[in-house]
Amino acid sequence: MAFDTFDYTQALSNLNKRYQQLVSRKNSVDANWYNGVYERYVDPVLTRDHVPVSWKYDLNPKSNPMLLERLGINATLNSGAIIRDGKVQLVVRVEGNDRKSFFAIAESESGVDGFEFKKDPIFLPQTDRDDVNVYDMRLTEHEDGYIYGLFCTERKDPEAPEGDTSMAEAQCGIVRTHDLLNWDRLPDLKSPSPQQRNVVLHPEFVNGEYAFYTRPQDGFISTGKGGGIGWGTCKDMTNPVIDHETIVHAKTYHTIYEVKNGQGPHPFKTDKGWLHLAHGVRNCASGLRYVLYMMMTDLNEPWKVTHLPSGHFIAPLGSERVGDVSNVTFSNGWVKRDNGEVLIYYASSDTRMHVATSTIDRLVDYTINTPQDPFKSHLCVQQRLDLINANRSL
Ligand code: M1P
Repeated sequence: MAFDTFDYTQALSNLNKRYQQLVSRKNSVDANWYNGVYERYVDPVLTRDHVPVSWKYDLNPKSNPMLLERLGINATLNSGAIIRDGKVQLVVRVEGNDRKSFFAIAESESGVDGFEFKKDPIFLPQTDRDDVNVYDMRLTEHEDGYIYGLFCTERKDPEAPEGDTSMAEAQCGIVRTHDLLNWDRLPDLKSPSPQQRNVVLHPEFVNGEYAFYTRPQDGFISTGKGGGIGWGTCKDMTNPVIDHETIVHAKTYHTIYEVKNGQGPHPFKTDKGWLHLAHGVRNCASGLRYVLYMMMTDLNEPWKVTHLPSGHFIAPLGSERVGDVSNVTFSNGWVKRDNGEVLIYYASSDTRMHVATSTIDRLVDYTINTPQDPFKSHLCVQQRLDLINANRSL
């Protein structure tokens, strides 16, 4: 619409129409993808355009006669997930144009399309140290009866030298709720590590204590001497202190988790062990590459890895490769339906949210029966020759 013929009513109607078309769009399985393990889908499940018009525009024609966007949204990404009353609820990391992230709940009946932001954004209570940025909430319905949300709280590093405006400190913030509406803030997690990101609460007590997957690191970006998916416990969530951290899965030379890794959502309990989704990061000429991988840990000792398929499980594909932080897939939410269906929510390139679908049976088979990384090219060739020769003899 040309500026000199601007029609407020028409412009608003166009905006609302575009939004309605998007949220009612049906998604379908991507017929061009097959690996047997999971299905990919044609459309992302959430983009910045899914954010309601009233969250971005002043809709009063008196104060905004030209219908200008006031508070734009840059991205919808790394979302925690849970099923409530049969519906999938995502606690979405919504990032404003101002670079600050916040949390908001989007809900869908099918879990693969029709996601709509149902409520207002979550107004997080603060501790005695304000968060500057918050992101990547992992939801855990714990056997103590609460739903916990563990997220990264980021603040300027108090040790930053004068003039340094980028040194940051990441810690694990904690909230809990019964209804996803009223959130109580607990103290931030204390651990032996100077920085923490990607902390996840295990859904069951372990030896009578709350158990956490952690990611110890020395710096905000670099893990330094830390790194790996860690494990620690504490007695009381209102005084969350981990005294001792051990490493469940270490970063490893020349793998997809060479630079760092981190637990995704909380693991699912299966009769074969705890099924985990995690992300691994490696460095290359185009920067850091984030992919997802799976592993299984022991049912009674969830800090012990029993199965570790080689290579990535989900990597950015096609248009997923490009975004604010390109070449990234990241997941902090998945849900399991009673029939064994699993919906895996992952963000691509820190920009938009996707779903992949599978089943517990397929994921367990993949995790247990995919060969492990033998860590050397010639051994990888041997692994492949064994496969080819076994097929030849059929
Ligand atoms: O930009 C990619 C991801 O980087 C961080 O993950 P990690 O702590 O493993 O480096 C997080 O900031 C995450 O939000 C982001 O998607």
